[in-house]
Amino acid sequence: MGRVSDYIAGKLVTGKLHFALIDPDGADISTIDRVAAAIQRAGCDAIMVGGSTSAVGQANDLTIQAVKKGSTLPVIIFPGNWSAVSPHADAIFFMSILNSRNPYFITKAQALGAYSVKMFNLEPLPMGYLVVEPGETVGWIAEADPIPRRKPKIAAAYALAAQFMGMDLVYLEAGSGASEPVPDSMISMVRAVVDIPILVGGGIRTPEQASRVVRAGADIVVTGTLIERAENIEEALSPIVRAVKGES
Ligand code: 1GP
Repeated sequence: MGRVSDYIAGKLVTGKLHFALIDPDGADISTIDRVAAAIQRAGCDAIMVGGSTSAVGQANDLTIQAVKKGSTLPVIIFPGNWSAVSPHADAIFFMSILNSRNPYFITKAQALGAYSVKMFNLEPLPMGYLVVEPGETVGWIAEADPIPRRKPKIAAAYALAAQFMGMDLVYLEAGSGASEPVPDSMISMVRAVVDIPILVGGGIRTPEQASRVVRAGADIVVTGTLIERAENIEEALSPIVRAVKGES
């Protein structure tokens, strides 16, 4: 596989992207290859593997290997900590939780993981990560000051800072399982100020929500919980992917 950053940039020239998130926490390892195959059939553009709690060590490695077995999509690690670094993925979101109160989540975990990323020849995708209310598990674990939903300017200021610090991507995260996605007004204000691609995730479960976040300015839409809960993953995901790509 070529560089994942080139793959993403190339696809963004012609449209918006959908990334599926698989969290090794709670995933049944024996079905992951089929889950990954269904995600690919649904038209998703990449698979992220990660989570805040148990996406580490062997559980993480086995999950990534199973995803690779089931699909040819790029696999990007979405690390909850330095211990999520695995040699089996194609790339890793090398992310800093910019609105954490704890420097560990802003630079120290990154320093602890950096040598492994280099040793495994993983492609780092530098990303600013912003936790927006409610923030859910990641907000609590990462000791974030979640950005208030009614304060889009704060998100825009952080996103601009991410761009000025040289990050290639910015992620607006409401938290996995959030009752509502990041507000449209916040996405559009971030869109108005940054040039880098914007990922939006957390609480996106319907095609209407997916198309709203894209219309507001998201470039890449992430869904996770929907996949965990779906009886038929392809049927559940396809309408979301079509909405992201403006086909419905
Ligand atoms: C979580 O943004 C992702 O980090 C996905 O959120 O599980 O709510 O889809 P959901």
